Amino acid sequence: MSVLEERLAGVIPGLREEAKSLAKEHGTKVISQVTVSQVYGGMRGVRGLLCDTSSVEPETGLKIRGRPVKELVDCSPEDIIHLLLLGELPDPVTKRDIQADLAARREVPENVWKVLDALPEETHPMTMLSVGLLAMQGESAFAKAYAKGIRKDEYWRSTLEDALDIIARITVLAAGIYRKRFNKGPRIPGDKKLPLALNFARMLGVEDTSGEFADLMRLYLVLHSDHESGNVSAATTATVNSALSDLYYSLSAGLNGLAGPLHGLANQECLKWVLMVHERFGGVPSLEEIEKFAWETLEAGKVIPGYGHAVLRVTDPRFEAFFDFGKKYCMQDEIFQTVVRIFETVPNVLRQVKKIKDPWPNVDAISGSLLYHYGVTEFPFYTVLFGVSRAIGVTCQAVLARALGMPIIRPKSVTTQWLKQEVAKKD
Ligand code: HAX
Repeated sequence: MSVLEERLAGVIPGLREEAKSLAKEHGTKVISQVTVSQVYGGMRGVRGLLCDTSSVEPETGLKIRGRPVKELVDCSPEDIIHLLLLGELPDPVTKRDIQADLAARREVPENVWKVLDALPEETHPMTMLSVGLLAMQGESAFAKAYAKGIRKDEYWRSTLEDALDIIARITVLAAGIYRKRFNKGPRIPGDKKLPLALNFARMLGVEDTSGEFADLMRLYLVLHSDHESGNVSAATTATVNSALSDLYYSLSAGLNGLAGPLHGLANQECLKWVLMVHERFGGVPSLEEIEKFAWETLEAGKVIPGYGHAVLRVTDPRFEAFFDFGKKYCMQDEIFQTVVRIFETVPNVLRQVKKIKDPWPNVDAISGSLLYHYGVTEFPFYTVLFGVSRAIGVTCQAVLARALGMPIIRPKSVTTQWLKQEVAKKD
């Protein structure tokens, strides 16, 4: 039994008891109301989901298990997995155990590569990631255990197996996709002695004599891992998982949502916009030039990628964490300098557009410029990196949902006719 399984087995009875008594003693208390605007507004602010791994408040941004993400910038993905599942960072011995456990799981079956080989050459890497994951579905420990007929209160154990297998395997899959899709040469075998992020950086094959790129990958995997459960990738994964579909099915669905330009694809779109600005003005533009370009983008009816957020009303702390990294290592880079200038200008522009609720940068406004600096210049791959990281958070969320025996997700929809009748009653 893995150290994570052993520790979770120790805490789950208490979690179940807590949930049971909350529902029993306070089951009828109202915690949120829904307005007509929220029905038409993507359910913003409707509190109806449970997520203990992390929270995102408008004025503070991401906290993982109550810890501001900026306090976690020196952590590894192994630390974060322990934190997400158990609420505390691991001691060094436990961390080594998690590292060894994940390393032992880094096998992608041969048939997966054959499936990817059969796709057209120009297939988007996010499609390859999602297809590759689905091609592994037959490996699901949960699906096998369910077919055998296990007890409901044991579902979490095989879900944990799937979660850890997927977190380990998706790094191999993503690195293989990078090498294949962008003609980087044969896949680079992993090294079982290395921690997850360093091994991932090595398998990508990016030249990295300074070790800075590997450190960026570690930070990248930490910062994108979790963002509570209402965002598209997390909510989709959770909804599909709630039907007792295993995590291969569920995460593949979540990744398809991450592939949208209003969500994970924004990092690809954002760097495109930054490069366009840089090219248009023949170098690092002045603040006035950026302001002009920003207005042109808005007047053309387009969004400025990397700015705004459905929940946040401050600069995304994940942006700040990447900003600190860039200030340390990339200040000489013109593209990074352009990102800094944009940050100094665009919020002032967006503040003048009344309908925009959040003029501040989100994580996607900067992540691409750092990847670009280290030679990962293939934008379509950026969302894949986001997906590798997001897999950590949403699979851990799924383990806890299974532990609590959460039911199938099934909110109620209403018709326009019903809405009209309801508002007439209130007049
Ligand atoms: N540029 C131009 N217009 C913007 C904008 C931006 N950066 N941000 C918001 N708006 C517009 C919206 O398109 C919307 O316009 P309409 O009413 O005409 O449709 C209006 O302002 C109100 O939007 P909002 O309430 O402020 O924001 P939403 O909650 O609806 O949307 C988004 C949040 C992140 C989707 C939005 O800010 C956006 O499109 N930003 C650019 C894309 C982006 O950076 N996405 C990544 C977000 C982080 C993430 O999830 N990463 O995975």
